[in-house]
Amino acid sequence: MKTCQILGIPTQSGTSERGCIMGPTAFRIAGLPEILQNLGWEVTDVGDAVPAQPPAVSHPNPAVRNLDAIIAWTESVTRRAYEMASTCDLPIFLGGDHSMSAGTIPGVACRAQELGQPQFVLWLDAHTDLHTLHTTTSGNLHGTPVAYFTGQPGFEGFPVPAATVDPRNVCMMGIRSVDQAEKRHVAAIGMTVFDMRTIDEQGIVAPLNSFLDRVRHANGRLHVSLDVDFLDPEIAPAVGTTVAGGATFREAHLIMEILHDSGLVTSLDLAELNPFLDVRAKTARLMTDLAASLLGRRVLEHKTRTY
Ligand code: HAR
Ligand code: MN
Ligand code: MN
Ligand code: MN
Repeated sequence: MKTCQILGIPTQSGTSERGCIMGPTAFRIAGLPEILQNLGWEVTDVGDAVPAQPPAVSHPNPAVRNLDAIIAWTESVTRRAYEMASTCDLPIFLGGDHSMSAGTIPGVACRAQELGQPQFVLWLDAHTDLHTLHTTTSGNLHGTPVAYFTGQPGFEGFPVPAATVDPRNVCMMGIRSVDQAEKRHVAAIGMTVFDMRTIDEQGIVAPLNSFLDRVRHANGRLHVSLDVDFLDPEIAPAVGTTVAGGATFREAHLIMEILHDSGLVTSLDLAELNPFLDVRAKTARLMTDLAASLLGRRVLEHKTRTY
């Protein structure tokens, strides 16, 4: 039986909106572990991560918020993610704000390095999260993990990432809110960005398949990072940074279904769920259903089409 471990990462230090601390609990109440078990996975809930000892740090950019706490989470989450990637087929990380990915991705990438396989990342988000400590103006460090795990400079005080991901192995979808400094950075480091306009024009299938082809041909490992705000706020209101015009219910499920059929996904973040902002748990349930689609739930049990 395929094994999956679930780790809660109850951090909200990366955002100024409180409530993400309740994210892991909401996923558990929505029944995520049981739903995955019923899909035939051997599921172990390994509990919640605990931050390391926060260091005494300061930064010349006065906007930066909660730097000590984010460093402490990054340290401990990296270690937990590496252990999980080394002992199960599919680690799932329940956020927590998106600063969690400064730990989860270096941790799983460290395992990929050990296996001699390149690490790829599919980043599903309204935002590129590509600020550094120097360029952020909001000071909310959930806007920075991509710069950190791709090894960009500008993270004084942080641990050197356990392993970095080549920015050319990062693909983003759903992007529709990018700050000036991030725009310059995107162009400079060579990530693939399928913004919302691309999805409107081409749909999700061709862009996604072109990326999955690259992962397959490189024999890579694939981490998927799903931010709630990738989804349209009408269907997923439980996030502090809603941006209009997000992915639809069907687009999101189709991505998950294609990812499942690819057999390439080796780890997953479910990020930014803020249950305090939810409407009768509909976002928690939708995110849980999307995870189920990624882990093999289908409308009909038999394969209904051939590829
Ligand atoms: N770019 C903006 C900032 O840095 C918004 C970042 C919001 N990030 C997230 N995660 N919600 O994607 O403040
Ligand atoms: Mn994000
Ligand atoms: Mn976002
Ligand atoms: Mn091919």
